[in-house]
Amino acid sequence: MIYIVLPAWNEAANLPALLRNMKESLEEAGLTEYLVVVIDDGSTDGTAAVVTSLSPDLPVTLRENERNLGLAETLKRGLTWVVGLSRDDDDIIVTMDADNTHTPGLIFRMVQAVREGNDVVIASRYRYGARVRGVSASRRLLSLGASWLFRVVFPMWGVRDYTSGFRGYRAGLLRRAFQELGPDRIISERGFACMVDILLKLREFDPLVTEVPLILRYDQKKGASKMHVGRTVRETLYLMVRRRLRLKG
Ligand SMILES: Nc1nc2c(ncn2[C@@H]2O[C@H](COP(=O)(O)OP(=O)(O)OP(=O)(O)O)[C@@H](O)[C@H]2O)c(=O)[nH]1
Ligand SMILES: [Mg+2]
Repeated sequence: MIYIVLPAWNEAANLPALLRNMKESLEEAGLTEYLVVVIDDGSTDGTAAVVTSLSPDLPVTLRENERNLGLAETLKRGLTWVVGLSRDDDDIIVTMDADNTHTPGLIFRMVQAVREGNDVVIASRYRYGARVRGVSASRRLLSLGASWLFRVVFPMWGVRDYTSGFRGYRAGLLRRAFQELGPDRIISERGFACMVDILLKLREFDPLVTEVPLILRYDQKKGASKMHVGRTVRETLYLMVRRRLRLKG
């Protein structure tokens, strides 16, 4: 079974196209056993109603936060929920953005990579064949800087893109991590640094990690960016320093 967790905050304009593509590409690849879980993070634009209206077309479940709680808490709730749903350690849990910038066609390759023996698969901007459309040069530079810094400070075999939100995990790995650390320690960051946070926490479990090239389609996204760039950079650097010091100390 494949679980696709979509944290969504005001993504009513993007979800129909994303879910349509999702259904098409999964079914074309013969992956018929899947469940999409949309976690509505207190949206005010009718995101929940859009998901409900699409639910006759594909297996999708809607979970709703009582108010806007941010990406980290939303992801934590989504992952906790699907880890509880999953009955098989070889299930695959995928996280991706709900803003239609991540191409669902890549899920097939992620599933294959897990079937080949990997525990974590990252859709990466830094692999041959990756493409980025519609992202400003300054944001590309920031992401690249983060990639280089993390590779130096926290080298992980197979990892170049530490901040990508598009990933696949073997359910058994997440289950173990959730059991041993608990959700609040797997994701202890509150902001967008939560993606790096999860990966660094999973390091303790010595997972096999690989990457597949990401086609990032910012040009398909409707609406402006909602990420606070300055805050995310600050939080990410702060996390890096804290984790590094803790490791040494
Ligand atoms: N910004 C933001 N996103 C949230 C929140 N809660 C859930 N999300 C979802 O988290 C995912 C990632 O957020 P994005 O805003 O796409 O983050 P990003 O891709 O780093 O940056 P942009 O696409 O430039 O905004 C999206 O699916 C959002 O809908 C929240 O409180 N703030
Ligand atoms: Mg995005």
